[in-house]
Amino acid sequence: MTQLKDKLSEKIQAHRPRTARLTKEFADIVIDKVDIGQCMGGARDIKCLVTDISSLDPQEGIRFRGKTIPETFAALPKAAGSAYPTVESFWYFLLTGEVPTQAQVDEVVAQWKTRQSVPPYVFDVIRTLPRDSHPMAMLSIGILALQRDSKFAAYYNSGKFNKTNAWEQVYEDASDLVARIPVIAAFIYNLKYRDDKQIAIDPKLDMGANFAHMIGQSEEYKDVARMYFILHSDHESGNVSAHTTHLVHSALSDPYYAYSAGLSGLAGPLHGLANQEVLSWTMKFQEKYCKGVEPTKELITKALWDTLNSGQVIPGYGHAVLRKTDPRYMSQREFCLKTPGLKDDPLFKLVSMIFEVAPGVLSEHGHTKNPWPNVDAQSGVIQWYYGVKHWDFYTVLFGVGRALGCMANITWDRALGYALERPKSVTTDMLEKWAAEG
Ligand code: CMX
Repeated sequence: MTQLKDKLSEKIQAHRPRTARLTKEFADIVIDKVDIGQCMGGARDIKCLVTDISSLDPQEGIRFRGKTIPETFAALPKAAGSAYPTVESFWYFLLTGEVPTQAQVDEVVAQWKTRQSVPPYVFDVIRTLPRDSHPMAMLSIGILALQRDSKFAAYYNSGKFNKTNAWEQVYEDASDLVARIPVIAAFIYNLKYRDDKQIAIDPKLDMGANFAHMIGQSEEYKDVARMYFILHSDHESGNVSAHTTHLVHSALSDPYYAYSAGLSGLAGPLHGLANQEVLSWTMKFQEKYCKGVEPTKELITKALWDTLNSGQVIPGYGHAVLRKTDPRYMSQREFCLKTPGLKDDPLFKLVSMIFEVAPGVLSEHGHTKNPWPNVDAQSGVIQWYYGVKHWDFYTVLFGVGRALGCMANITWDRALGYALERPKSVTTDMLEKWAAEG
């Protein structure tokens, strides 16, 4: 056992009586009601999922294990010579809720190195796809191809399956998956955008730094990767990628099946793909409205209205839960403002100008409940600045980060024995009858 698995086991034993008591003694306590609007409207706001990994307040934004983003960054041990924590220290924190010591972080870093080797057949499978396949399809297929290695599936089929211990095999798969996904993502990047010039893993580097190294990036990008993966990790359980992963795993499908499905949800333009759409929208705006002239607030206003009037959404704005500017947006904006060169970058200035204008336009438009920017409105600018200009890759980066939250969640799902998810559907006739009855 590693220190992380030991600590996790201790936390799980301590938590189990709480879950058991709620299920046994308080199962019939009502915590919500459901109206027709929610039934027709994507189950918005219905309280029917449990997670202790993160929670999302509409005004304040995300807290990981009770800590805001600045508190999380401040509390965790930093990567050597960096102002940012390693992804490995964040993984320890997400799983256990405790800030690790440097020695505990070092052990996770060393552990991931033993787990990060990706079997060659996974690369072969990705290579057989047409080169113009979307990188999210490649990533989802790559993760699915790893399923053959699932320790949880092998355990389930071993004839010795024991519900109490099953979390240990989910933890093993989850740890393998989070260690391997950046390697697969880097392979896809090099295959598609660097003429298949692959770069070997550097065993001396932590996960974020190694990812930067494997895609041929600069020293500075190491912190970008660490920050990006941590910020995108988790956003409580109701969003499409997290919920899909949880739902699929609730059928005892192993973590590879579950996260491949989660990634497919992340690839939607209303979810993770919005960060690619933001860059695409901004570039089209410059091309169409700014030929030979500097962008102005007036031009941006016109472009925003043209987008809305053509029935499209403004990518990177609005949110199903948040009702203020996403702190993940602010965290990335602060990174831009404190990075010499980036703060004066024309694209960053343009995105900042959109931030000044878009909330007013969306408020006047009057449809969205939240006119403020979300995480996706800012992330592409940073990637672009550092030379990662293939914006269809941006959701892959999101998917590498989101693996941390999804994998931490399903490890705990199994530890606490969460049930097969199976909500009830109703017919339109039933709804009309209830509507008529008032
Ligand atoms: N531009 C234009 N219209 C918007 C809008 C936007 N950015 N955000 C919401 N609306 C519209 C909705 O389409 C909906 O319109 P109709 O009433 O005509 O159907 C109306 O406002 C009400 O929507 P809402 O309750 O405010 O928002 P939802 O919970 O339904 O949707 C989201 C949330 C994120 C899908 C939506 O705000 C959106 O489409 N935003 C743009 C895409 C985006 O940035 N997605 C990334 C979200 C973060 C992430 O998951 O990565």
